[in-house]
Amino acid sequence: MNDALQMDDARRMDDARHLVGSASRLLILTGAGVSAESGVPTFRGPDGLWKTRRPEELATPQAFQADPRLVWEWYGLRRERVGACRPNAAHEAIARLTLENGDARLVTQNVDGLHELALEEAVAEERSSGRSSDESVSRATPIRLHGSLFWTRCTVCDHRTADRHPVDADSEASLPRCPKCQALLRPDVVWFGEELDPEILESAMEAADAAEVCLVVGTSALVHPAASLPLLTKESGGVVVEVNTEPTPLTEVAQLSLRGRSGQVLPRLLTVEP
Ligand code: BJW
Ligand code: ZN
Repeated sequence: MNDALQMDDARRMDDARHLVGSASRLLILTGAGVSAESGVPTFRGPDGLWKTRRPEELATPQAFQADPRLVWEWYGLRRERVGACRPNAAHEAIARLTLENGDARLVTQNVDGLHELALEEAVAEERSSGRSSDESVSRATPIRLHGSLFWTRCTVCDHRTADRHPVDADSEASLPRCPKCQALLRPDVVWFGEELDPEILESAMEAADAAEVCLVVGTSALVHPAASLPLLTKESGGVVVEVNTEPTPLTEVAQLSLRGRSGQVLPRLLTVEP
């Protein structure tokens, strides 16, 4: 890389640090790219999950109705793979920031639980030094737009359960069943064509509306309503800052775009230097 380009990058990073650091209300919106360096596959792109399977085959209520065994098999494999992954430096930087800064909110599209794990670890660290309160932990807890791989929901009575078990998808009879009514359970995730939980969406929209800066990390910004949240910040007079390895439809909307891996960019962007 030539000197002028490096200088440009350094200036962009300084500008972004200033914008993000001085925002009195910050919204961080993340997508699958933030977990890529932890080994969690993204959806789109050359190594993405949709490369070998079409989303309609696996991530729609129609697909589940047609072949629940196939859909559970796919979610079981993902649960196994993601369950072995660890948060990376981006999750850690976000967890520390949201814990320390009461005016920062995290909204994620991810179902992998890595933000939650990073937060648990940051809280444990802070508690051992006598800092952090229940209130700061609750504010730092991610708003999950698309649910979780590690929760199930009953297809009949809506009963929800946390569930990290391996899935036995050998036959339809072995699929997970509701402890209350014995009906078939489904992954508690939001599939295409399904409404997001209205309360969750409303709190994400409120945070986007109130934010001075919306920092968008590792999302292709193709899936709505998540991809509309940064536009809400902009419409309310705030600015959008993007971190992604590739350009996205939000790049044109963003005041600043940082090209790079979030595990490398975010610690520099979010960590306050002593
Ligand atoms: C890195 C990196 C590194 C890689 N560092 N970066 C308005 C307009 C058009 C359509 C619609 C609309 N409103 C609603 C719709 C329909 C639909 C939709 O958006 N369709 C579009 C695709 C056309 N939306 C819905 O159906 C939603 N429901 C809804 O709105 O209900 C009301 C309604 C219904 C129907 C019509 C109208 C209204 C529900 C969406 C649910 C999405 N569900 C999924 C699956 C979740 C469960 C599971 O995991 O199995 O959510 S789909 C999948 O996409 C998953 C993700 O959360 C989501 C977003 O993906 P994400 O995170 O952006 O990942 P990628 O892979 O796309 O991108 C990764 C990025 O990272 C890339 O940019 C890389 O460059 C980058 N990257 N490494 C930094 N190291
Ligand atoms: Zn039930």
